[in-house]
Amino acid sequence: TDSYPKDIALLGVPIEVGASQKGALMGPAALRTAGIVPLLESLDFSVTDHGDILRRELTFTDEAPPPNAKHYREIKAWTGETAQRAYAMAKSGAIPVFLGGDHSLSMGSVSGVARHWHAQGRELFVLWLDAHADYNTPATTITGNMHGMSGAFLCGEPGLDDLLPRALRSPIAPRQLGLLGLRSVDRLEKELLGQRDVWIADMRRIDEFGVGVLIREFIERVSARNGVLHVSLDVDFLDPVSAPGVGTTVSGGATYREAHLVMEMLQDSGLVRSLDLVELNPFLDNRGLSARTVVELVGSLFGQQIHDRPTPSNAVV
Ligand code: B3U
Ligand code: MN
Ligand code: MN
Repeated sequence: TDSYPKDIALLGVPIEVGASQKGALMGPAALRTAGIVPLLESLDFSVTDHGDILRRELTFTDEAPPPNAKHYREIKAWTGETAQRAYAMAKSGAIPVFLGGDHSLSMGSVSGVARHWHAQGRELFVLWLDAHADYNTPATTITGNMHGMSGAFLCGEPGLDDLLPRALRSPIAPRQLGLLGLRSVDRLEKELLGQRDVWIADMRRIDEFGVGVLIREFIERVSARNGVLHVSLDVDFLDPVSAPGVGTTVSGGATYREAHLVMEMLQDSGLVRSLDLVELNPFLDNRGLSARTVVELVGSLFGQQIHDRPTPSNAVV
């Protein structure tokens, strides 16, 4: 098969109105401060940082928004721009890494990379590392927060049909979506998910079988169809002990060690072609702990071994 890309393209998507709390717009800056660029360079990638999408350069429409979708018009503007940028980055052959921003950014990032892989005749699988399913629609949501709807949107569930022009959309089938780390699902959301062929490994399954067995099962699903993989890492996948800097902490999450094992096994698979790092809220963080944890996980995902991990530093050099 194809050789692993040597280029990584970073794009900051400082969107926060999909979430319930302010602060996620500071995520891209915190990830850079925690050293994501030098880390990836130390792993022999050539890194191009495309900076952040600027809110003031987005185009807002004035159409009537659907019900129960807060900040719909603003998120539509972010989604369109993110999807186009994601498509171009994936097409360049680099591995796009999206620095969030709340999880609504994945509506754009995954749409863009899925469109690229569809054109290549490859199926894109999406591994959603999250405490939540993010499988609400305007018809099932309790909060109306759009970061809880990204997965449903990507699978073509009804209710957000005009969020992205048809030409920029590339829906995935529910069987191409995998949820790992689940421990908070709304009632109607659960009902909808139960009718779909989404691969789900909730915390109960993690406790019973261990992440190693589960992640291997998912990787086999991807390679059985010669697919490629997009990883969407929500900081609340992690237990709040390792990552308190997120608006929606849920106790009982993945440990630091479980999360690293997931990343190391994904690296071994050679299948990961794009990544979202979302929901980091530096305003709620504890002295950069969560940003550092996320950046260390990125290291494991792209080949760093535990025995040659240097002490992280944010010193100005
Ligand atoms: N399911 C709830 C909670 C939630 C989803 N995603 C996050 N929180 N981060 C909702 O609002 O849809
Ligand atoms: Mn999420
Ligand atoms: Mn979440």
